[in-house]
Amino acid sequence: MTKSFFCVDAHTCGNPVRLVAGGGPVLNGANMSEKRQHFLREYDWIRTGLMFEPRGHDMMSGSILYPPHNPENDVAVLFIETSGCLPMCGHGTIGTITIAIEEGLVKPITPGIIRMEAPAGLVKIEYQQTGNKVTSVKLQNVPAYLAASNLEVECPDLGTLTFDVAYGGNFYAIIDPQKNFKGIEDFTGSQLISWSQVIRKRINQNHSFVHPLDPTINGCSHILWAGAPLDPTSTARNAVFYGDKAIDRSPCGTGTSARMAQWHAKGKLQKGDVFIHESIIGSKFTGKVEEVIQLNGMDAIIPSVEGWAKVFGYNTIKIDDDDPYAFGFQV
Ligand code: PYC
Repeated sequence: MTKSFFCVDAHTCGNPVRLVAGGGPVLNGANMSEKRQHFLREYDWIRTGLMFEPRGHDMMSGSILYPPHNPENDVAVLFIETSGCLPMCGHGTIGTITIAIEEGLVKPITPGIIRMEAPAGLVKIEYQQTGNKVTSVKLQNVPAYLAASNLEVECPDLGTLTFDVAYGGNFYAIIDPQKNFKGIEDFTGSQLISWSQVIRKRINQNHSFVHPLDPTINGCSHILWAGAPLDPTSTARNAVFYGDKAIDRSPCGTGTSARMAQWHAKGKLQKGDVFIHESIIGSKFTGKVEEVIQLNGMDAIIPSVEGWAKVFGYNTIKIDDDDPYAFGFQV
């Protein structure tokens, strides 16, 4: 049997977004968190087939659109990636909204504004358009908070590293410059990837991170390595590790949100402050602390993240069950 998926490919500040506009499965559930669980139980082969090699690659990331569950909202989104189905993805949202508007896949109730249901919660979006082109997308993310600070992990070659864990739609271990790690500028992407593979396992063996309102969101999935910005007008730079071998080419929307929550908790960022985050390739997101709130008795922020995406291709992808690599592979 052959299954076909009509995909639109884009990149957000350098990181891929493959929007599955046709061929996605019908999912059961009263919200995107429940639909995410259904997808993971029965349809994960679609994710691995479209994201892993030979149809994708280590950094591949995408989304599938669904009708909203609340008629006040415009769209619901499932994120698919080499790493799994993320509760929330910032670069994925910026790319998905750019594609959806430019290709007419979503007709917003109010032009310029989209209320998007993600598995992690409601994300409010403003976008700018010139003619048919979307020039920027600003997302107001789900609440972000510092979950733990000053934890330690043994890292191959580097020794003991101190890290914080913050939530910005996914849980991030944030490794700031310190005695045994002076910043990402001293290392190659391959070194950061091989250390991340080891320390993420160790972190999850020794600690548990669970979202207070949705226990299906758990585990430290991403490692954010910090460094000095290339452009002195930026606030900071990062290399975010995800999946098994990926470093985000964008500045990472949920990582930027997590890092702003960490900085806010440490008194380094206040309501209204702007945080310009650079990626490993120097592309930028503009973050801002929009609100300071309480989440289940914890201090949290509502972060916003703004960036751009470019649509570059239409791709009808077949998954044929006589293909030995129908469901993809990773090396
Ligand atoms: O932008 O949130 C993000 C993201 C997560 C993983 C890769 N990018």
